[in-house]
Order: sequence, then C-alpha cells, then structure tokens
Amino acid sequence: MIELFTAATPNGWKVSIALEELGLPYTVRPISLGKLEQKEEWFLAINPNGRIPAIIDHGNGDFAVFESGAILIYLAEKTGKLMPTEPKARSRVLQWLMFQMGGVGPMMGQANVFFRYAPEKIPYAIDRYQRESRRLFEVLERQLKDNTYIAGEEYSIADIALHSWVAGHEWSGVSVDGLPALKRWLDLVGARPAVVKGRAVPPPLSPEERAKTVESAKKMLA
Ligand SMILES: N[C@@H](CCC(=O)N[C@@H](CS)C(=O)NCC(=O)O)C(=O)O
Repeated sequence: MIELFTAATPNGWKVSIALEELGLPYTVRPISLGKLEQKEEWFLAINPNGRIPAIIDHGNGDFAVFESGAILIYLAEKTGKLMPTEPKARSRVLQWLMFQMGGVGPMMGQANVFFRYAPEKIPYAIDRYQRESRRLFEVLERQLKDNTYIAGEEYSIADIALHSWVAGHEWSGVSVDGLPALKRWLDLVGARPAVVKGRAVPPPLSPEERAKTVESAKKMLA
C-alpha cells in the first residue's frame, strides 16, 4: 500500500492522478499547507525539502520518495506502465517530464506568486513569469500539432505532469488563446476518468481553509 502525503495543488495532483491511472491502492494523508504541516520535523524526515507531494511505499520496505517527477518515475518503473522501456521512447518521456519540472512548473509557480500572492504588485515580475509561461505553452503547441500526446502517440507520465500545471493557466493569468493543439490536448487529458478522480484528491479546501492557506503563503513570501 502506498501512503500519499499531498495537498490540492498541481504538484500533488500529479501523483494522485498517476496512482489512479495505475490502479495502485493508496491512502491519502492530507497535509495542511495553511498550518505549515509540511515544515514539521516528522514530515521533513519523509521530504527534507518540506514540500508536498511525497509518498511512502509500505510494500517496499517503507521506502520514501519526494519530488513529484521522481515519484512519477518511481511509480512508472514499479508498474512498467505510463513510460515506455524502449530507450529512445523512454528518453522522450523523460525530456518532456524534465521540461515540466525545470520549466513549466517553476515559471507558472512564480507567475502565481507574483500575480496572486505577493504583498506588492511588481509588474516586471508578473510580466516576466507570465510571458515565459506563455512561451513554454507555445513550445508545447508545436509538439502537440504533430503528436496526440506530449511524447508521441502514447499517454505517459509527461502528460500527467504537464497537464496538472497547464490546466491551471487561468489562475496563473496565462492565456491559451491561439494554441488549438494545446487546447485539444487539455480537453483530451482532462476528460480521462483517472485525471478527474486524481484532481479531486484531497477534497477541495473549505473557503476558510483556502483563505488560511493563501494567508500563510503570503506570510512565507513576505
Ligand atoms: N519540485 C517540487 C515542488 C514541490 C512544491 O513546490 N510543492 C508546493 C505545492 S505545489 C508546496 O509544498 N508548497 C508549500 C511550501 O512551499 O512550503 C516537486 O515537484 O515535488
């Protein structure tokens, strides 16, 4: 049984979606970002970076894994699914996964910080991260014009990682107008039952909890 430590955010959804896609049994331990539970000692023993998501694989000697990209690779390798084994096809999936981990996630994350949470509005920073996110969307558009899924004709962990972030483009203030292939893929992946189920894990916060989370994010960033 896998234990998932998570919250209702793009990085968290990547893992719940993958677990749903793979049909692996798992339990959810919601982490309250509002109460800064992710910084508590017991959690730092699981993820030294003090962020969600993390997993413990109780079926594999209580092995702990942190960093959402590493968790996706671990789950794909554990099951032999969602990532091809043929070296070039595998490399293509990893290239797009790294593109998400090193590009789309950090840029959209910073767009969210400056657009939504920063105590002072800094137009240069908002513009910089929104424009860079849009540029990355245009890279995805070119790739998706000729491919059903991001790394080719097979759905993979790269789609899961990228979809979890790009689906939140409105929250980041980044438009997908004029990107028809990206929109097609957003709808295609977004309609998968495992994606719908995974995005509901953990259940959405109450308005009060959400306000508390936004407040503690603002405090952390002040
Ligand atoms: N590179 C990490 C990023 C994890 C991350 O930034 N998680 C956010 C939620 S999406 C978090 O835990 N934020 C709370 C904090 O920064 O303390 C991953 O992909 O797992």
